[in-house]
Amino acid sequence: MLRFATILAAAGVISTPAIAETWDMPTPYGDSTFHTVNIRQFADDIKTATNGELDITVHSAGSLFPGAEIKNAVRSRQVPIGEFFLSSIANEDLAYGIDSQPFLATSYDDAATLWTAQKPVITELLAEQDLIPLFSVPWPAQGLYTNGEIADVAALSGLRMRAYNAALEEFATLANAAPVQVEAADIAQAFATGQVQAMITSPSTGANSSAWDYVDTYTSIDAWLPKNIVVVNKRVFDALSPEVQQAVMDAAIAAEARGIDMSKSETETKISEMADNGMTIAAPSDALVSGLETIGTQMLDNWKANASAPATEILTAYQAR
Ligand code: PCA
Repeated sequence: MLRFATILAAAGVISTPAIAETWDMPTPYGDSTFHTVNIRQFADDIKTATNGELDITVHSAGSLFPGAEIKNAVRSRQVPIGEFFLSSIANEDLAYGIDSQPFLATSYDDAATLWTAQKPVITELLAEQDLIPLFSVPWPAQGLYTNGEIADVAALSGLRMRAYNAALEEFATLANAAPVQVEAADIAQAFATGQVQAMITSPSTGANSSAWDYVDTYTSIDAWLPKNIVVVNKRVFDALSPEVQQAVMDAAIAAEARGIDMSKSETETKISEMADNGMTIAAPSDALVSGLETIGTQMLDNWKANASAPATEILTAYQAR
C-alpha cells in the first residue's frame, strides 16, 4: 500500500488534493487600501503553498459584513477568517484599544513595542471567543485634516469631526469638537453633505478618500498608529491538516512584515499625493502639540481608571520597555 502511494505520488496523481477548502475573508476596507492589497497577497501565498488546498477569497469594503460585525462573524463561524480594526472592539476590553491612545506610541518602533506587549494579552482574550490572531499591521501615524491651519486646540472647538472608534470620539469631545462616527468608505460623502468638517486619520485613508476635494490642510500630528488585525476561528483552523496550518502561519508572519513595510512607505507617498493635489502639508505648532498632549494625558488617566487587569498589564509592560 505504501509502495502504491509512493508510485502515485511520483506520478503526480495524488499531488492535487481531492477536496479544496474555500474560505471567505471579509475586510472593512477598500481595494486600494494597502491592508487589502496585503491580505490578498496573504491569500495568494497560502493558495500557492498549499497547492490550492486552501483558497481564500477576500471581500473588501465591508461587502460581505460591515466592519463592526466582522469579529462576531468569525466567532460564530459565519466566515472562517476576517480582518477588522482592532480598537473597534475596545468596548469589550480596553486591552484591544491601547494602540489608539493619543501620543502613547507614535512611531513604528513604539508601535512594534506596544504590539509585543499587547499580543500575548489579547491572544488570551480572543481565545475565550474561539479566535486566533494571525497578524496585525499598523496604519500610518494619524494626522489632522481641516480647512485652514489649526493654530491650537481651541481652533477645533465646535467642528464636526469624523470619528472611527471610541478613543477618537473621546479625543474630539475633549477638544470641544463634535464627534460623528463615519466608516472609512463613507468619508467623502460625509464631507460632501456637511456631516463632518474635519477628521483625524492616516495619509492612506486621507488620500484614498480624495481629502483634497473637501479640506485644504493636512497637519502631521502623528498622534497614534492604530492597527488592523486578522483573526481565524480556532475550530476551523484546528480542522486543517498540519501542513495547511503551517502554510497559514508562515503566510501570516510574512504578511505582518510586508504590511509594516507597506505602511511605512505609504506614509510618504500618500502625503506627497495630497501635496500634489494642492493640499497644504503643515507641521503642528508648539501650541497645538502641547494642547493635544494635554488631551492625551487626560485620556490615558481615564483609560487607566477603566482598564481591566489584562489591559493594565499591557501598559505596564510597554512602559517598562
Ligand atoms: N484609516 C482607517 C482607520 C485608521 C486609518 O488610518 C479609518 O480612517 O477608518
